[in-house]
Amino acid sequence: MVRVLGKDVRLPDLVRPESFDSTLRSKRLTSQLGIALGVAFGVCFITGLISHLIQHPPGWFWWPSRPAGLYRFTQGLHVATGLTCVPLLGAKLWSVYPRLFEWPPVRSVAHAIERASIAVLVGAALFQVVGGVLNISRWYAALPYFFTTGHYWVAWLAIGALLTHIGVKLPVVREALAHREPPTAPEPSATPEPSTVPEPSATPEPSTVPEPSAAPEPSTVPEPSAVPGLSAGQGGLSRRGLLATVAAAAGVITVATVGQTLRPLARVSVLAPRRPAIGPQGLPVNKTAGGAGVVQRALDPSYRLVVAGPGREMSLSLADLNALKQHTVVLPIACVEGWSATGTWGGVRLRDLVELAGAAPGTASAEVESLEQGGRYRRSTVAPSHVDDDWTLVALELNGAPLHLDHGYPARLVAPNRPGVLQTKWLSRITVRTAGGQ
Ligand SMILES: Nc1nc2c(c(=O)[nH]1)N[C@H]1C(S)=C(S)[C@@H](COP(=O)(O)O)O[C@H]1N2
Ligand SMILES: [Mo]
Repeated sequence: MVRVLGKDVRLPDLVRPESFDSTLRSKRLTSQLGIALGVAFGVCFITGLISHLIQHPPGWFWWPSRPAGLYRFTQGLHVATGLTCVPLLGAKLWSVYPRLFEWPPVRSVAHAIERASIAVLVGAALFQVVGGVLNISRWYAALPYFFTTGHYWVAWLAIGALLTHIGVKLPVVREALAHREPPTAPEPSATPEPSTVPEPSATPEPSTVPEPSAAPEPSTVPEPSAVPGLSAGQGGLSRRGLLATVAAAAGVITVATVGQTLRPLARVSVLAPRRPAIGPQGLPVNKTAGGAGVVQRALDPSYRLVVAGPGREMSLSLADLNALKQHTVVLPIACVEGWSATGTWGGVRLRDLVELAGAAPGTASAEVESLEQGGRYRRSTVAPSHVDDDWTLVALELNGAPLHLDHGYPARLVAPNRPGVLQTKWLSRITVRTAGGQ
């Protein structure tokens, strides 16, 4: 019962504070889960920001072309840490869930602001985790917004709310984690509890009673008599057991998905949405030639790759491209979705084409365009650092055979340390730009 406007109101069981009787909930547990979540979220934010900057580079941003597998690593880490947030966030929200029904809901202006910032944090964190999982599962129909934009802006909201939250809660976390010794004070169960409800939020952690890390919780926290038989602590899970379970869940999720980018674990990657080795020529395909609507133009014998530079414009047939000096590189396709797969690519160096078009390498950037008419990934820019790299190819071959139509036949871009979305397939035009303008 709570009193609202002078009347007693009976709340349904689910929102009655005395229903939340798990003795496992403590500030210590919440603090430990919070630290783990903060680390996972922080790594996820930074790697996500890197991925965003590479795809939408502001003037000051520079991204190297080596090490070739760096993006594969940062984006693998982004998706892996994001997935780790699923069990961590679940457990953390569970550990503070009763506070949702705190009464009175607002005690002061400061309290109202704190609760609002937590609402933003919880909302933004759930939005990011759910959206991210839907995106890597390629369940776009369930995403009512354009993923990249929404995911990017809500990340700022989440990190802002997270930093605020850390600022507010740091003293509480310090306090909750300060006491490591076994209890020296009298057992609280010996002292009569004024209330029958051990509300974790209502009863401040007594600073004289250290958190029992060695002794099982039930002996130090009185059993709630309000709902007998429902106590989760007694004879059940300890706080350490709960933390171990959450860690195990995070570990299983990681092991069962990270094989989509870490080859040795590919066989146990039962939860990964992508298998790196499944697809034509042993590589997955994100968009097929049919899906991109390029089949006819890609197979047309009159196909030409236009290379337009400051000095001249060339129109190269597939035979012309094959007649140029060929090179072989081993490079991964590293998709933003967290999967990656290595291929052996054969073709012409982009730098050679840039030179043929009359531009000096080192200063020239290149804009590559696809035969694909629409679509967000029909065009990408190759920065001077990447144009100049020996391993940046206009690829004509994959794993010893001409490119499969779905891998970008007749020609695709492949460059080191670059997200999959920028490895444009079915090239139709390369526009070379030099520092001083066109
Ligand atoms: N023209 C074009 N190129 C594209 C895409 C596309 O949709 N259109 N998808 C990109 C994405 S998201 C990835 S991950 C890679 C996948 O390359 P693959 O199909 O050769 O494995 O191609 C990239 N190149
Ligand atoms: Mo991708």
